[in-house]
Amino acid sequence: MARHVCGQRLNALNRAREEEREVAPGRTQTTWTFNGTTPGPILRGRVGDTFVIALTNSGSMGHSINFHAGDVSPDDNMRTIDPGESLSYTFTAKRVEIWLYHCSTAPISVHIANGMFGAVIIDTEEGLDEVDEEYVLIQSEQYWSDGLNVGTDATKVVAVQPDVVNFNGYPFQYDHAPLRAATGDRVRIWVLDAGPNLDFAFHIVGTQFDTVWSEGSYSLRRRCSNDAALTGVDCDPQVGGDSAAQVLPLQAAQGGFIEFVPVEAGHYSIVNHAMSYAERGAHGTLEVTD
Ligand SMILES: [Cu+2]
Repeated sequence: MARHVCGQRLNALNRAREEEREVAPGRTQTTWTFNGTTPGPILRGRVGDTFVIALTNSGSMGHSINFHAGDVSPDDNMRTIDPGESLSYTFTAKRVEIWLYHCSTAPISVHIANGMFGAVIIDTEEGLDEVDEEYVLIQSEQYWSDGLNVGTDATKVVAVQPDVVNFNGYPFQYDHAPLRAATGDRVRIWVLDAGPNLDFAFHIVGTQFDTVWSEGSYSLRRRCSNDAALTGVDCDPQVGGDSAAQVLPLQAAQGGFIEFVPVEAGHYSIVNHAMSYAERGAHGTLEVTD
């Protein structure tokens, strides 16, 4: 999938389907997906946008969809549909965030672990401040069954014993194809913890985050623009001058974004700073050049 954030047309998300996919080097398995990829398509809009999703189940078992980006009754919208059935799901985005969406058919943990999740990014009505580079990283876990070409092991999911923790559905992929920026660039990374279970201590070695948005508000903000209404308080121009954060901490389903400016060329490790998870695949590289 594209590393850069790119909002996709809504009809990019219209199928629940099963897909043979390489989930790690040398391992292919049957995954359950939205539109064939894990994560599913990233949808992007602004506060005030209405999203109309028409989802058809092209798989061989029941699936569903649950958008955290809208406040709607779960009863009809999030119902499980059988193979061949369709549903329509409409919500209006009212609030800024990177919001999780996921299959909510039981056992939800297994449907998420086997690939059925994605993100909806909602900007302010005017759009957030411009940045030089913008990426999205979604952490999730994989729990492998014995043998190849077999899906998720539900017993391991229950015991929370993941084989892999990864960004955007594949372990260590951004060590092989690094994210890129230039010195002096303002970099924004949207971060989401799809779970289904583990926490995410998002850190980039060698950087300090001067702007942090998480779960509905800024906890740090370098720049002041004219949207004090967004934060509910007047922006303090000093914030960011002598304050920074080292980790954006997220529990399952939480999201946010961070910004920073790399000042020197080099290779910056992107990690879940719960290092046992980084060593299982929640690790990548930002390559910064002059
Ligand atoms: Cu499902």
